[in-house]
Amino acid sequence: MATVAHNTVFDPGRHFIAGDWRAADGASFESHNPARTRELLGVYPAGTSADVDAAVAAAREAFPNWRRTSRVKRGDLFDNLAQLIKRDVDELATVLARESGKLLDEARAEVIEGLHMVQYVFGTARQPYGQVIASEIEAKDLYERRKPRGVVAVITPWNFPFAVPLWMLAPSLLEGNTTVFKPSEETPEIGQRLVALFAEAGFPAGTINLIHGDGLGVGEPLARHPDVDVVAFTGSYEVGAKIRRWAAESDHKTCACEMGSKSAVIVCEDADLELAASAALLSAFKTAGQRCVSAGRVLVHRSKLGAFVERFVPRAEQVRFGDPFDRQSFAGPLINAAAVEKVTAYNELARREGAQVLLEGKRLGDTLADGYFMSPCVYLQEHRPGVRTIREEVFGPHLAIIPFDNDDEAIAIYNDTPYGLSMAVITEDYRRWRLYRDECDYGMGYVNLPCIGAEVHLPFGGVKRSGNGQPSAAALVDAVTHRTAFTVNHDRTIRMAQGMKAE
Ligand code: UN1
Repeated sequence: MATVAHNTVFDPGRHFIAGDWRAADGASFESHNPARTRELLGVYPAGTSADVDAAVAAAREAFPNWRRTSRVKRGDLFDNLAQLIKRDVDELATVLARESGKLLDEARAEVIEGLHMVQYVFGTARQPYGQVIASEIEAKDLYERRKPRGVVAVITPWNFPFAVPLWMLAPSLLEGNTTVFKPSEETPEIGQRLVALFAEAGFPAGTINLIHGDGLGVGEPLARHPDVDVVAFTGSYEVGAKIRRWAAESDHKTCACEMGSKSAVIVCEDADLELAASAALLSAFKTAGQRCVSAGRVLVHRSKLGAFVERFVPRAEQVRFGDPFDRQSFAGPLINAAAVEKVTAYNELARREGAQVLLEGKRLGDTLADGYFMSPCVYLQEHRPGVRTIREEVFGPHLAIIPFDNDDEAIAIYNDTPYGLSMAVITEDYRRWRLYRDECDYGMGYVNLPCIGAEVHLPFGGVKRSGNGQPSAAALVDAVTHRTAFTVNHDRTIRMAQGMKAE
């Protein structure tokens, strides 16, 4: 029997439009604990295009006043928000872990990552938002000024349901945009809590609006809405590709998309193999392989293949995929039944494609109260054309170990996927890492580290199917503002540039 496991801020959940918490006037959906699939966590309104219209209208209405508000005053609200997040860290981490299946320790780190974004944005409020540039005419001053674009739609995934929304909402709002936020339907509660904190921090009605629901009911009408100016999206390539097309169909819309990956750790001939094994383990199996930057591949120099496998496989076998609230766990469950099915299908495909399976990935059934737990699948595979499992994103604990013979070949293998998000190279040689740094396609590169663990004050985004080169976190500002040129004449007569006559 389903039971409601904890008190939500609103039970059942609500949308937030123009400063009002609004209950469902139609269908609802349920959120369940992925570590205990029979545990009901809450019930939320399933938004429709009418709700989206209301939220976008509220954001549009709030825009002129918000844009007019001093940037420093807008920034001060982020100071309030930071204090509130600090006050609630433990509670937020608990809600997040329960809803997403992330370990409590990782959930806490994610709340801190979100806090860092808020602190960063607060700091930038008093930083320049443009520059003064000389004109060829002495009496003219040229200014470059960033201006907000308008209404930003923020559509985010369940795997980082607190930090990623803040990567997008915080810079958008600081720059003077207003927002409509659709959290993932897998993690509605943490999304709602975040919006409640924005409201408590004093953000004016309409500057942040929340609509719960799925992609079809809310995501699509929101992304296609003619009054939305920017869509900031993190999620699958399939959805992101549609958002890019919809943006191109409009006259004015831009989008910043963060999508999937087939990220990799590259273990060079001279690598410290202990460090390499740890980096590979964290990259592939933290968060049960469900980070967009999770490694689906470890490329290993053929001369070190045996030694690496000897160190790595017993450790991978020991890692515990268990209760997110148990300190002994290394990672928690997958998010839902569809994820289990997808990972299982790829595990089977690896075998059919001729992989040498070193660890069999299996559903860890009844023993863990029927959560969506799976053990890691690890296999050796040669890089050959047409092998799908070494190129397609799996989004789970599924790892190919691929041998290479020299650096050029490793770079070619690394780049031979449709993705380009995150890459780690393990080497002691500074000449070597420079080569990988310059020739691999990625948004985030690492040396002697896992390929996960980015920090908010850097840009976060990828290339190819991983993103459209409009990163989020600190660099989202480029997607949610436009740079205007503004020229002022201080003379009493008009003089034109480039020698043009003004008489
Ligand atoms: C994601 O996987 O969607 O770099 C975001 C990291 C985290 C963010 C990951 N800071 O692993």
